[in-house]
Amino acid sequence: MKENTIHIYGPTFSNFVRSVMIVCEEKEIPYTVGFEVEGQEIAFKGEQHLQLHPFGKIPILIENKPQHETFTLPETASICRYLDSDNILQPENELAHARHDALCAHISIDIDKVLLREYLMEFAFPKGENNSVRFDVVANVQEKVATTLAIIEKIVNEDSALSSEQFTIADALLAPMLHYISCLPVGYNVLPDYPALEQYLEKLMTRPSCQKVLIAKKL
Ligand SMILES: N[C@@H](CCC(=O)N[C@@H](CS)C(=O)NCC(=O)O)C(=O)O
Repeated sequence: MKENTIHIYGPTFSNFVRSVMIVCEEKEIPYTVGFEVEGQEIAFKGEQHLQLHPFGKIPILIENKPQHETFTLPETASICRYLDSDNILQPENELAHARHDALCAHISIDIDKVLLREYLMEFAFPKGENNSVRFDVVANVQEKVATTLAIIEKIVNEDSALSSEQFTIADALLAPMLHYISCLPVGYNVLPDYPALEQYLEKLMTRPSCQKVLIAKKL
């Protein structure tokens, strides 16, 4: 009988692909990752990709279940919740569970928009002349980055899923973003301005899952 297999469609440098990888590592779920699925390349933004994700985003979960049709699922937080079917990575208490859900949305929508799309992407895929970083663009977003990191630091200092001893999906969503910021050159790695966030990331980085996934410095 065919074995159950999990594939994460997308590149290993994507912060969201990394979040799903961390969840798989935490739960000891074997997985493969990349644009090649069962020996066949699925072109990024190609027709097949758009069939799996109407907006052509990554990651997408592709699961082959024995005696079932292939199951595919887009959206990082939804993928993480699906993989966490026994709720080990989510608070048990009903209200804390609901708050954790909302926090996951803040991280994957609002926080990702500023830290990844507006800030880190300029370093990873510079759009200036001869592919140089547009430091004016970076400077323009730095205030927003500061506000966003201050909000996260506040959440880390409060009673929240980010401050609990339990490792949660929210941690898996946030860890790759903060790790990428910590890899920026001096002056642009602004984490030292947020000691609680530095400590938070340091603690996450003691986990084998984060050590394994959060390696390459390139976004
Ligand atoms: N809401 C989506 C966002 C995923 C997302 O923005 N992924 C980025 C890569 S990390 C992407 O696909 N970028 C390509 C694009 O936006 O066209 C999720 O949470 O999975």
